[in-house]
Amino acid sequence: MKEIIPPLFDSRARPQVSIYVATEPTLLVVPTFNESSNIGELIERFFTYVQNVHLLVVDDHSPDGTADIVEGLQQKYPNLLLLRRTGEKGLGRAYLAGISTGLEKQFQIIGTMDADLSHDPAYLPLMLTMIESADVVIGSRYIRDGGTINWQIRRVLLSWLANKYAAKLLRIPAHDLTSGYRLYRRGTIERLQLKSMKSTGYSFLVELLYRAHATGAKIAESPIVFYDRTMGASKLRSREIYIGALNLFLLRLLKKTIRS
Ligand SMILES: Nc1nc2c(ncn2[C@@H]2O[C@H](COP(=O)(O)OP(=O)(O)OP(=O)(O)O)[C@@H](O)[C@H]2O)c(=O)[nH]1
Ligand SMILES: [Mg+2]
Repeated sequence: MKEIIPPLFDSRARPQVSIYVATEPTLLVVPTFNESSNIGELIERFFTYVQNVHLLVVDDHSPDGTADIVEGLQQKYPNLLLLRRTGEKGLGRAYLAGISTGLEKQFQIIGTMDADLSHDPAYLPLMLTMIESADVVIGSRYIRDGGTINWQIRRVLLSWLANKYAAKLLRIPAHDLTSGYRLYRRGTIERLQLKSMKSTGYSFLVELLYRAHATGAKIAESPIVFYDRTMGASKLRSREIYIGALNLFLLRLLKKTIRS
């Protein structure tokens, strides 16, 4: 049996299950842009907490050679997949490409997580246990036992506000709508009509959840403690947040128009 690497930090949301062995074809999609300082550790941690689960790195031609590091690890980890995107860029499109690959390859559970170690793979066993009786599982910072560490107060406030705004506007019954740490059942994704997604940037995740809720998906939340990146650079720009907020507003408007 493999030795378990302890969680990245002493979390209040202690994982209940230490290793999860998947019985259904399961894939986690990790979008990357310049994550060479994090991706190796993420991959190593990932494959100690889960077995029989695939990891797909979707890289947007990172100049720092992130994709080459992944390729170098593929021999060691046979369940490690890589999608090198060259033409397009952008987080929303990278998620879409990864999820679509997951559907094509007949995975039954498809999830997303960040590469910067903010999403500790130590939470995956609990999240994967929860998806057994849900359609969507969110790794949530804003429920009991969840939290954020190492975040600037500006980011904490912004994230909290963005969540309040989105929840109120879109009436989605969840506490962390912007978390990118998620699992979905295949059937739920198929009902979302991904090709007609309006958002391409950071509001992409909120739109996905909005659509899932609209199709009657059962949404569950599992507590995570989000640890801000210590290596590599953030790609989140303030402009994206405002565009994201506007996108959600348009989404709401669109729904009103469809109804009336
Ligand atoms: N493929 C791809 N991945 C991206 C792109 N932008 C960001 N990412 C990845 O998406 C994940 C989340 O991006 P982050 O920069 O960590 O954004 P964040 O978590 O909101 O912000 P910080 O962690 O505070 O920097 C990371 O794994 C990034 O490498 C992109 O344009 N293309
Ligand atoms: Mg991050």
